[in-house]
Amino acid sequence: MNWVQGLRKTRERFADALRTVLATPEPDDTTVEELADLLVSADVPIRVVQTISSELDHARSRRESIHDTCRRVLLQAMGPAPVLDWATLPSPTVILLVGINGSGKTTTAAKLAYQAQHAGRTPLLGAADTYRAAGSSQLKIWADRIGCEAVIGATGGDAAAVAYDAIDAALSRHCDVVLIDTAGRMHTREPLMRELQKLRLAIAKRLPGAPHHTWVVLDAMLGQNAVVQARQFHDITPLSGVIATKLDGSSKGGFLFAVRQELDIPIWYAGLGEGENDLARFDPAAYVDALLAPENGA
Ligand SMILES: Nc1nc2c(ncn2[C@@H]2O[C@H](COP(=O)(O)OP(=O)(O)OP(=O)(O)O)[C@@H](O)[C@H]2O)c(=O)[nH]1
Ligand SMILES: [Mg+2]
Repeated sequence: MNWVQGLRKTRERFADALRTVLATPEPDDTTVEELADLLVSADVPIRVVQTISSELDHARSRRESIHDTCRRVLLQAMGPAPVLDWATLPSPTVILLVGINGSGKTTTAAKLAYQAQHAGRTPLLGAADTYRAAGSSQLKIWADRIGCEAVIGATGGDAAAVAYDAIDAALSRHCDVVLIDTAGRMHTREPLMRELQKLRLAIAKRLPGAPHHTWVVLDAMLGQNAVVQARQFHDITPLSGVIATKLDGSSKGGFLFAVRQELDIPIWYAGLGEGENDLARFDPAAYVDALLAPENGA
């Protein structure tokens, strides 16, 4: 699935208004206002929408098309995205995935392992979700499906011990990338959030300097609420990035601008479907172009 298909639901929200505005040589106040409302409803932050509105007022004197004005402002708001070069990552690199229940952590861990594999590296999946029996077995199924190493914790066991064992195994089996899946936790539940600190300490104890990345997995269906979650996770455990899942099912894909603007945390990947191959490196230009693509471009 590509970006244009992946962002169909978000784009449908404002496609008509966008088409109207793009077709108007001199947009009037009503059209611009309508566009602004729709962008806000797709969870594009108000500050960014205001910039678009005021720039559109001046678009004519700049001799810039309306499309180009929108594109320029949105790209500026997003800034550049980091690139993870699996091929040159130091071995072993430990990536810890955190997030609320059902955000897509387990699926994303498997998708990342799949990417690492395709770059010629050996991944290991660590199932530090010991809360539910399904938590571990789900990751094991993924490991078998993509054919990679896994360390699975016992249900009810100590998640920190599983993370420790996973790194231990990666070191002895010469794995390059360790992806640690964790149990879903509500960002409002303090004791559960504190457990993440324990998990990090266990990881660092086995491998000083690890985890090299801590990424929060955010469900794009939640739009702006996902930004609130990310902030809470960031307060408890410093995040080095965001992965946005389910962009394909969300009509609030604009929330990624809020992630960049309000949290200033890079977005590494986006989930555009449920398969192991449906994880795209976050590409700001492709994302913005998909948002602004006319419907028949899908
Ligand atoms: N459409 C779509 N579905 C996704 C994506 N990522 C994950 N899912 C689905 O979302 C559901 C939850 O995914 P999981 O990976 O189990 O989420 P989790 O964060 O591990 O859940 P817990 O362990 O219960 O906290 C599953 O049905 C996945 O197939 C995505 O990018 N797009
Ligand atoms: Mg899970």
